[in-house]
Amino acid sequence: MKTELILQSLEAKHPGEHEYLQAVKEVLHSIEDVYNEHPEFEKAGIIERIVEPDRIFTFKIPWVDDNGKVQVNIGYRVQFNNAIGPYKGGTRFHASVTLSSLKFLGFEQTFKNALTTLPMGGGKGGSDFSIRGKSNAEVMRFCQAYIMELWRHIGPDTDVPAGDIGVGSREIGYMYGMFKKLARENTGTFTGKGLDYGGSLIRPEATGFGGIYFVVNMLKEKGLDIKGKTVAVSGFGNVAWGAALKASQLGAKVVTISGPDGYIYDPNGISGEKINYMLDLRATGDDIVAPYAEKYGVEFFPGKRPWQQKVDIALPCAIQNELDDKDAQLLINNGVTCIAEISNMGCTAEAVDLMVEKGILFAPGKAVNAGGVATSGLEMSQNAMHLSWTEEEVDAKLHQIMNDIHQQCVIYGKQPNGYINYVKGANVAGFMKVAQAMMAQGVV
Ligand code: 2IT
Repeated sequence: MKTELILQSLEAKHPGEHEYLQAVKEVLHSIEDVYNEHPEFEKAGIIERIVEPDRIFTFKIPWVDDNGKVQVNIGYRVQFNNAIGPYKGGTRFHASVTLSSLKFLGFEQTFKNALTTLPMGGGKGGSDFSIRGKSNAEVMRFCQAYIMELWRHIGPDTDVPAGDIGVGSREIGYMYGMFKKLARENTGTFTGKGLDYGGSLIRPEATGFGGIYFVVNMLKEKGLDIKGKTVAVSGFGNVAWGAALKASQLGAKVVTISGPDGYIYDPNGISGEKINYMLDLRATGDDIVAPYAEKYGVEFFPGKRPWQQKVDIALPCAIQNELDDKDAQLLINNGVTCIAEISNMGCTAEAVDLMVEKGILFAPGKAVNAGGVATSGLEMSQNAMHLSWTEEEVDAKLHQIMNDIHQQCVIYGKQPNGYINYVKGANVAGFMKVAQAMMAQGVV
């Protein structure tokens, strides 16, 4: 009841911020029961405080394109909540970026980071700048212009940005270079850095690898194995790549990848050199997957989503709200075993409600994709200690963290009928940790 009132007032205060309100609504519905069991939270205004970002920086980013023309984009950094540790979260450069999308991502990040068990608060940043069709020099000038404004507000113990859609190792390199020059320090303020200057092994793979480790746990809980299962993946960027690589290593068959242009269906499975080809496709900067169909002689479905294929496992790996209730129904009709979001809020609220109602094995992004930021946390630890761990050490830590997150979801999400509601499990576990940290630190 109380959470409903808070939601109404938030809708009135932030009209039109649909993604942000969608993310908040899901969490508040999940935590309603535990919240009512803790009257001290209400007195301390925990929900009212947890749903609003600590602060938001919005700024103009003027930069000069290759023709000498001045372009202007908008930049943001949302410092959402630092009750558990320094603000931590990615940077998204994509035409769809708005304050609403970055607020939703920062909010999700706060609970996700709490689930990792590492000391990281939540933050997110980005711009409506798109790297599509931009030269390397233009991307560099843009990244430098973004940091010229942001550098004052970030630091290794204050706020540590990383990559997200449109921001990979190239962009991180350019941003970190300019940050270092202005801040006159080399303390690793970004994660996702190159291996030669403080990056961590396994960080590029971590979001996808962690996602598959989580799915393996979900299946194991049901007495199932990932080996031999067919998998639909959406997207073809860093996250889709890592997921396809680990799934195929474990004996699953990944049959789709997708882009804004449509999806490809490869009945023989995307493995070996085809996985490396995903990186080549991404490097062209064209943001299309159709060339895969041409190169490997498979079918391309223009303008369609991969969820129309009959598969055992569906993994949204591209962007928010990319799988709706109609897609979910189609997957269910085709006998899907498991749906797991590796993208942030990959499913619409209606799709999530349908899957939970039907008792489908489903888990949300803030649990499934937490391996990315967890490995960023491991990069921060290595930077602070001025040393680097081996691939095996990082992967073992990542694996353990994903097992722990799965366990937390089971503890908080198991229903009396035995169904594991991973949405509730992840939200309650993340919320309780952040809420208790806020209670301990007073009204700040
Ligand atoms: O959504 C995410 O968790 C990320 N984009 C990664 C954030 C990070 O700080 O590594």
